Amino acid sequence: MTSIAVCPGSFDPVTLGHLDIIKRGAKVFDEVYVVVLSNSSKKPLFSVEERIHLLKEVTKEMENVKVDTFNGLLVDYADSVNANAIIRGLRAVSDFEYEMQITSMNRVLNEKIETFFIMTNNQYSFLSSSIVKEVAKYHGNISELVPKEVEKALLNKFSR
Ligand code: COD
Repeated sequence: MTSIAVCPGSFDPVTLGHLDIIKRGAKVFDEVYVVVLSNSSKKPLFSVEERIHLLKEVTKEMENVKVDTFNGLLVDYADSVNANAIIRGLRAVSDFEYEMQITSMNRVLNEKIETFFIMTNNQYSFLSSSIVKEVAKYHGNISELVPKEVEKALLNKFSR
């Protein structure tokens, strides 16, 4: 049986921390769908199309990774691609409460879909899209935090 997982997020924009989780997930599951969804508590900087374009660029060498978007519930998307697993990354304890809440909610919505957590790589434990945007906004160096394509896109955004 093919193992299919969904790796959901805002990816606004994708960072090296996200990419590490995607790569490691792709080693465990046969197929991984990286899906851009809406997080109603966040106001995105990049459009969905821009986020998808960047994700496609940085995952193009990964043969079992597909990039997609969906307007709706994560569990409904997972169902539509026959996935029975969700991959999430965990950084500090501060992530735990939120992750527990959405994992429990997703289980109530569809108990057949299991969530798997991948612990952050130590070098990315402090890294988030928000912190990268903050540094980029004030023209700080983000070259060690995001892929080259994303660095360019951020420089572009904040040069206007
Ligand atoms: N190291 C490891 N993991 C990381 C790092 C890092 N440095 N940075 C981020 N991650 C992980 C995050 O922990 C997360 O697992 C994933 O990468 C994506 O992170 P974000 O911040 O881009 O995405 P989120 O957390 O905003 O995504 C939330 C969703 C969009 C998935 C959520 O809101 C959602 O499912 N929305 C659709 C509606 C729905 O179904 N809601 C759930 C029912 S409540």
